[in-house]
Amino acid sequence: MLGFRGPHSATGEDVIEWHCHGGQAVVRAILDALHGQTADMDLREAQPGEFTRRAFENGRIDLNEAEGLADLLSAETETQRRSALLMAEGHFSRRLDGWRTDLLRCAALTESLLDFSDEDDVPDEGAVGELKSSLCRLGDDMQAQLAAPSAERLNDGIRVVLAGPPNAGKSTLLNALAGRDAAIVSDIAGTTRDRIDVPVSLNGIAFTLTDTAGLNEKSEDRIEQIGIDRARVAIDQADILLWLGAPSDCPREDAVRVSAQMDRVDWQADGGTDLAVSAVTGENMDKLVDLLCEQASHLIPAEGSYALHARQRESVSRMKAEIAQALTQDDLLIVAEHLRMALGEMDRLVGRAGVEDMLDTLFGRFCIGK
Ligand SMILES: Nc1nc2c(ncn2[C@@H]2O[C@H](COP(=O)(O)OP(=O)(O)OP(=O)(O)O)[C@@H](O)[C@H]2O)c(=O)[nH]1
Ligand SMILES: [Mg+2]
Repeated sequence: MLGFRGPHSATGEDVIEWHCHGGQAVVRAILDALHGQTADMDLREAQPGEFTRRAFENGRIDLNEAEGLADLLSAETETQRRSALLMAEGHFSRRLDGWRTDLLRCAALTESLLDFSDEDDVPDEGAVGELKSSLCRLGDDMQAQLAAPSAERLNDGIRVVLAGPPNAGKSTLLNALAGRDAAIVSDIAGTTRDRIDVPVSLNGIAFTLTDTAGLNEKSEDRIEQIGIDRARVAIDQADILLWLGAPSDCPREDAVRVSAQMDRVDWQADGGTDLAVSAVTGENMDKLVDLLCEQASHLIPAEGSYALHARQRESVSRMKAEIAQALTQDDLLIVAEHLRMALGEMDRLVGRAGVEDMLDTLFGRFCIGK
């Protein structure tokens, strides 16, 4: 049994932990004993995420650290785990602390300039210049954070779409990358009709591989035509397009042009392709995986950095917009108002205000005991 005295415990409250053998009977016996001894106390089992929620409500962690912890618990790949851990350990929160300090300093400077202008109509040019350059630096730092890869790609997987004419070997290649028979393969042209999404992890990075219907321009089959329309949408939405057709027909400049089925006796090298592979013999499949991971590395946070969710990104861009507005203003009263709005947004971002509606959803993602 371990005791932790508040406010220095994980939740900020007094906490006692029992560490016991994992069998259900042992756990049940301890819970029964606790209920028996403390019949007059208001004892109940914790709700999912209740410990983390108390830590948040007692100011031990902010909302971003709580979200990082939720992501860490559901991380399935190494890159997701690393990014979530940095978020849970408060790396983004510390950056926000820096921004808040800068914002408060700028707000104080604006107030003092306003007080000064009451007494004398000549504004202090040096102080105004300092205010503007501080705001510029802050806005640039926020912009740099917004330009970094977002958490959605990291968590949902990089979208890799395999496309090309019928019988090019798209489904066979997808199965080889996925390591299982996810898509039907046959020598009948037009085997794949609909798009098939397969989540995979390659070298610790999450990808969603999408198999598509072969682009048969002459098809008169209505179902096949619908599949081809869906393939075109998938081609446009792909983060990485693997094109298995003739390089000259490639629909996107940035596609990876793959020459498949290189083990076939009638296969011929084509100068316009980026890589030749055989999904059947495995030749060059390791190179294809390396190429996918290399391209993906530009779309996910680098090692040692974290990624922001849509909520966090929207909040940062609203703060950035307030600062940009403040920079266009000469009227210090309006500058002060924009800085107040930016600070209000900061409160929402760290969970100090206006987030009650999302807390149940967030902490509901945790398991009991977390
Ligand atoms: N020898 C060899 N045969 C392959 C290879 N890849 C695919 N095939 C064969 O080529 C035929 C077509 O393969 P699929 O993977 O179904 O081709 P697809 O591009 O998905 O075709 P559709 O779904 O009709 O658009 C099948 O008979 C496969 O067994 C390969 O790398 N080597
Ligand atoms: Mg297919």
